[in-house]
Amino acid sequence: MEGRDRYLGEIPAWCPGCGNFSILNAFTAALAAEGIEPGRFCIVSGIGQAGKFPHYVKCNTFNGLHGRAIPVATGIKLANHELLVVAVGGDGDMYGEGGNHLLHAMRRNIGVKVFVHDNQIYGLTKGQASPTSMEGMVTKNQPFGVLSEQLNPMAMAVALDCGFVARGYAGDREHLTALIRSAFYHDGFSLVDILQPCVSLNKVNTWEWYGNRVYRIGEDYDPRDRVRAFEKALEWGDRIPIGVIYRNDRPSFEKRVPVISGGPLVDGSDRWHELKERLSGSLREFY
Ligand SMILES: Cc1ncc(C[n+]2csc(CCOP(=O)(O)OP(=O)(O)O)c2C)c(N)n1
Ligand code: SF4
Ligand SMILES: [Mg+2]
Repeated sequence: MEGRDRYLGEIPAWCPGCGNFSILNAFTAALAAEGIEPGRFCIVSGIGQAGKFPHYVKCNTFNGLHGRAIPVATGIKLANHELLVVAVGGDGDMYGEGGNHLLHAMRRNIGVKVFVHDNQIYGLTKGQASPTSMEGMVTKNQPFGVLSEQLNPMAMAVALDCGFVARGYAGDREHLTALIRSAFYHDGFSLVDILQPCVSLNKVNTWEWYGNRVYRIGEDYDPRDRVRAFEKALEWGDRIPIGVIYRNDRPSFEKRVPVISGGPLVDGSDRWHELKERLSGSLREFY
């Protein structure tokens, strides 16, 4: 098989017109452009429409619990840091149930690439509000409108000095493919929030709604300026920026763990023994 087709897995069970298709296309196009072999990467997911993603890609995979993709991805990355490790989830999965894991992974700077299919709603469970649902939005569960303030994941990530912070849009596939490729290359933790219309349940944030607001960040923008990045991250409303909002070159967590500096744990029984010795030594001291 040629090009992106060699990465295709099961036939997707998403609604016709769903923004997830476009993300799948961009993701497999990025893999094809980089020539990454299916055995050289792993996708971890939780539960949700986005959580089904790894079933539709030919890859190593672990589909676990809602909100728990990042801890599993962290373990995989530490066991084999030469593997490209991706965590995929919805806005509920990553920012709601998994929010605690997300913020500590950003702080730690583990080299996991996180892609959030942000449809601003709980899709799989039929349309309850998620952390990124807009204040005032009426749903079956929020008949008086959403009362909590909308989470801004980009501003949160800049505040935590996350290594790579970007926003993409399912309706701009060429741009999204380039963003995914950049995230693959970033050495530390990467967060890519992807605006993804849910055509069946989110009747507010539609293709048209995003299409009228989304704009590409210009080439004169410097994503290394953190204060400017925070201002850019706060933009939401009539104009919504897509592109790399912030990046820095903090060393990744795996570069700072001494026992894996000589190679991945999976390749060396000596490294396992050293790690076990050190851990049991410190546990003895602790008790
Ligand atoms: C801990 C936990 N809470 C709630 C659920 C029920 N649940 C499954 S999928 C889902 C919503 C998923 O929404 P999101 O993560 O945004 O993904 P989407 O379906 O929109 O892609 C919920 C609430 C669950 N499985 N586990
Ligand atoms: S319910 Fe929404 S997110 Fe789920 S497959 Fe359908 S359009 Fe996509
Ligand atoms: Mg969602």
